Amino acid sequence: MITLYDWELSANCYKVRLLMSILGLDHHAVPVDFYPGWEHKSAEFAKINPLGHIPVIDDDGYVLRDSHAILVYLAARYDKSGRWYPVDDPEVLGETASWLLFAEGTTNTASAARLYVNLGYDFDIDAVRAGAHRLFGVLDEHLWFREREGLDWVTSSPHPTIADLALFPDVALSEEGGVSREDYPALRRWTDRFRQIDGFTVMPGIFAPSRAAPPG
Ligand SMILES: N[C@@H](CCC(=O)N[C@@H](CS)C(=O)NCC(=O)O)C(=O)O
Repeated sequence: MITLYDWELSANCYKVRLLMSILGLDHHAVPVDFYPGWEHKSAEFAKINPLGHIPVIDDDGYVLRDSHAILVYLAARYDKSGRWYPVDDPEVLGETASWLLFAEGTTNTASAARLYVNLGYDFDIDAVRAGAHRLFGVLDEHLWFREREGLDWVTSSPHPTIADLALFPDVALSEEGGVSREDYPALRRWTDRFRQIDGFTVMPGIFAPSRAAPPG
């Protein structure tokens, strides 16, 4: 059984819950009182992750931190379709790694803006919002070209990968941080497509899929 050290409002924890839901994996959640308790900074939690952040998983004694590393592990170990982390396709795998790194950027900008607004984190809000818009612009243009090729996702695979999944929460929650998606139509279409994936699950601020066709 997989144990997830979790906080409901964390976008990084949600990434892990989302993949487990899509893959149909059971898990046991250990809630971490992130706010206002700052339990992730306690001496007790430092034994689990000395870096003091969540998510962390414990899969029958195999302990792993960092959401993207956890996505790689879970997909490589448990995705029978082999599509979410396609180890047999070097090109898609390379693109997946590249977009996972890009997703670190959206976390440091779009997600940081959300932490500033919701939890009062001390960030240069203008700088993080500007950074989010720069990355959203790049992603929107990339997805627009993918659509022209008849492809729906960030890599050249016809299927979504963990790169799409890693990017989705920061994009979908961006309005909470005051980062509008109004100027990014391809990005909005991609989030609508992502919500339609079997096994999709929600978190506060991210809503259930509309079964209507995505806007054109
Ligand atoms: N690179 C890590 C970052 C995780 C992260 O920053 N998590 C937040 C919660 S969403 C956290 O624990 N922040 C506390 C801190 O880093 O001090 C990941 O992707 O899991």
